[in-house]
This record gives sequence, structure tokens and C-alpha cells, in this order.
Amino acid sequence: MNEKGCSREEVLALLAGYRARDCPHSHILSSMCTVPHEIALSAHELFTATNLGDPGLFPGAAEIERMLISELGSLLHGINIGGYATSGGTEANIQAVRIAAKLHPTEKPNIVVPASAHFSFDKTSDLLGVEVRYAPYKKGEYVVDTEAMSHLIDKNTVALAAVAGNTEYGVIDDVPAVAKLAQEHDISCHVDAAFGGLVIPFLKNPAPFDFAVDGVSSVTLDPHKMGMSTIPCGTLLLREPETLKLLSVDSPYLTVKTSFTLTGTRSGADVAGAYAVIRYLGREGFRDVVSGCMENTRRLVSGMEAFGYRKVLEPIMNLAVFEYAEMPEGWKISRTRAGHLRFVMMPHVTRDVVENFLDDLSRMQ
Ligand code: 0PR
Repeated sequence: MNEKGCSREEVLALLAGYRARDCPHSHILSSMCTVPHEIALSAHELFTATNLGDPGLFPGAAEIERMLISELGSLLHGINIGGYATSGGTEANIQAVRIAAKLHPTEKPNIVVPASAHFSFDKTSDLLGVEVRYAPYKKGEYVVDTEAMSHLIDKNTVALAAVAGNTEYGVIDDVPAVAKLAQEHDISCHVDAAFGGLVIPFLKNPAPFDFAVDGVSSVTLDPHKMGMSTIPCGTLLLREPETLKLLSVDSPYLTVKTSFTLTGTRSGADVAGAYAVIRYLGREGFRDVVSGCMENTRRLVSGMEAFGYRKVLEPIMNLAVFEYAEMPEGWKISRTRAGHLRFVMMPHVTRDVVENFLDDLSRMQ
């Protein structure tokens, strides 16, 4: 730290220089985050000084968090759903597994997750000492083979997970089959809908993936992905709100005497941002956003197919995957573990962005 500070202008010019080095969203085609909705930014600003880690000081912000959980719970067909706003999908997945391990105490707990599960389950394993068993895909479909999953369950299995909108291929596991398996073994069923939770409800004829499915105990849903909130905002949604208490530790000097969250100090700003978007857009607005993203996904697929690029799957969501090929310079496109090209068609990937990309692609033909 320098002895003397500098002017506001100098500081902001310095930061702007660094910001200019970041990739522009107009060229980011593989991110699950997006440019926050304008109303999320205003809401965020209003709540920057709030700390949900000491909710008695900020009852207004705490009430917004409760309303966010309640709104998302009812969107996912739940009644009196509990939970809280996490720092993202990683924290929500960790906490869901912690709850499952407490509900089903055993010396060597394990969980069975799809091979497509996000790497946050590896972190969960390392942190909690819970073994993670990966159930393979159904050949060529990238959804979990529930038959194979059933063979990985034993007396120490505390939970099964299904993914609704997987990170690499955007497909939805057979949640009813996974939940049924969990019920048969009297264990928890966690659905990771970090990405899909704000897409699937707005698709035509959505696949069952939420609390409407018997046996689903918890769901991860991240507003900082398709919810267009500011980062970082995830949620953990629980069918049985009381199960959160299993994670409680004493917090004697706070305004509330127990704490169940993984992080301590938590901003109310991103939570207000997430709630603002939900109130502002409503289901109708979200349906429009999702249908726009789906239309752009179809345009990308037809444009690329016209140049001879081959898709790996018919997209179910706003995520398209192609066999590997060289891509034009300057575009940020990631690859799956299997080496496929992965496009996540977030709200910032507008029709203009798609056309610009296809133009660049046409110059490579
Ligand atoms: N579950 C699923 C299904 C996910 O896709 C992700 C993250 C998580 C859990 C973990 O969520 P957090 O990262 O919020 O803890 N999916 C993205 C991914 O790994 C996250 C991301 C977003 C990565 C934007 C890069 C990026 O530019 O691809």
C-alpha cells in the first residue's frame, strides 16, 4: 500500500485500464453467467452495505432473501420450501450433501452422482470426506444411466444427485427415476439445477425435474446464471425447511443465535438483485428471455450446420455442442472433457452476436 492515496479519477482510470483487458461479453460464447439485468444493478446498489450474516441488523434484506426462496420454491412446484441464498451452485451443492450426510449418519458416507455432474461435487468430497461415485452416461445421450446408478448404491450411500441442465451438454437427467431410486433406498435426492432452474420451467413441455417429483429433497438453482442477477447469487432450496437446522452452529454474539450458512458475512446486494429481476420480469418476462435464447440457439445450430459443422445433440436448452473444429480468432468458446465445442447461449448472446460470429465463421470456409 502506498503512503499517500491518489485521486478518485486516477483510481478509476487505473481500474478502467484493467477492465479493458477483460473479454467483452460480445465475444463470450461459453459462460453460464451473463450481463446483469439493469434492475439487478439498481437493486444491488441499494443493498451494498447489508450483511445477511447478521440478519437481525438488516431485517429488510433478510425478508428479501426469504421472499426469493419462496418465489423460487413455488416456481419449482414446492409448498413452503425452505433454504437460503448461497454464494453460488458450489456452496448449494456442498450444503445439500452436508444435510444428506447428517440425515443418514454412517461412518463412510458416499453419494452417487451422474458422470456429467459439475466439479463442485469433487470439492464437496474433499471438504466433507464423502466419497463421490460417478454413474456413467447412457451411451451418446449424456444423461445418467439410472440402472448403472442403482448398482453403485450401498448401505453407506446418503444421497443421489441428478443434474437438470448439465454444464457441458445442457441435458436433463431422468429426475423421476433418480428420485424413485432414492426413495427405494430411503436416502436424499438432490437436483443440481444451478443452470436449468431458470430455463426448464419456461420451456414448452418441460421435463419433470423439481419438487413436483416425489422424493426430490433439495434443489440448487443459481440466479447468477439465467436469473441475470449480479454475481454471486445461488440458492439452495429444501423441501423440508427444518433440515437446514442440521447445519446450525452457535453464533452467540450475533443478532441471531445460530448460523447454518457456509460463509459468514454475506451481501444482501446480489440477493436483492435476484429478487428484483424476478419481480420485474415475472414468469411472462422469463418465458420471453428463454424463448429468445432458444431462438438464438436454433439460429446458431442452423448457421453452423449450413457450413458443415456437426452438432453432437439436438439442444434441449440454450446450450449447443458441436464436434470439434477450429473456430475464428477472438471468440471465447470452451470445450467439454470429451473435446466437443460448447456454446452457452446466454441472454448476452443476442441475435447480432450470433450473426457476427457466423460472419466470422463464413470467412473460414
Ligand atoms: N452446478 C452446475 C450444473 C453448474 O453448471 C455450475 C457452474 C455449478 C453447479 C457451480 O456453480 P458456481 O460456479 O456458481 O459455484 N457452472 C459454470 C461452469 O463451471 C460456472 C461458470 C460460469 C464457469 C461462468 C465459467 C464462467 O465463465 O461452467
